[in-house]
Amino acid sequence: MNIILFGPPAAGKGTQAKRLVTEFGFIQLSTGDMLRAARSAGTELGQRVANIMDSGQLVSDEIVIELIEEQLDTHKGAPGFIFDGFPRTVPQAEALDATLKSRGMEVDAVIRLQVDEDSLLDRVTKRFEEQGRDDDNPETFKKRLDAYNAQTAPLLPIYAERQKLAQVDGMRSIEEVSAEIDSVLAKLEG
Ligand code: B4P
Repeated sequence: MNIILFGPPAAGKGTQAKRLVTEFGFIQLSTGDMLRAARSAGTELGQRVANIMDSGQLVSDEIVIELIEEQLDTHKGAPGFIFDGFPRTVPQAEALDATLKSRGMEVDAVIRLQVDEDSLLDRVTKRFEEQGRDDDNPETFKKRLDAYNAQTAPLLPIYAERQKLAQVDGMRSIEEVSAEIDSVLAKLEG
């Protein structure tokens, strides 16, 4: 199964993706984690994306599509992928469809974590205090939210039209959100 975890910044996509890896053996493909790893390693790519990420904008479609394709090649034959933070634009979604199709796969479901803006801000503020992630300060967070609303949210009606969209209340505890995601996955398997 190939699942997209969808939602605004700090909705809990990464939190849930990591759990699904541990419990079900999915391969997690997080473009955010890949970009942060490139930055920490000081690669040429990392240096190119650092300012964009710190400003709260999206890095270019070409960069993230290439990262995803590399990972799909690395994990050929994996039983399923969790796409975490990808796709974030219409061209990324189209590229994902095409690259999965060329490998005999498709998107099976898009799980949308719904969290209101006040709660998102509370979460990033807490993480900023605890971990100091550069793009979690309230000013940059507002820009990340604007980017989500302008460039990522338009994917929702597209996946809804394709009957791939499952809505999950992301405002509850991590355990309760996990349980709701598990019941979505169980229905898909059933
Ligand atoms: P990401 O790394 O994807 O950042 P995110 O949206 O903040 O993460 P997520 O939703 O996974 O939140 P998390 O579980 O960590 O992107 C960062 C940047 O990279 C982007 O701004 C962009 O510049 C670039 N980028 C990444 N992908 C891209 C793409 N495809 N195209 C272009 N650019 C791209 O949870 C957040 C916090 O909430 C955590 O502290 C967690 O503990 C807490 N939390 C989670 N669930 C909770 C719950 N139920 N209750 C309470 N707290 C909870």
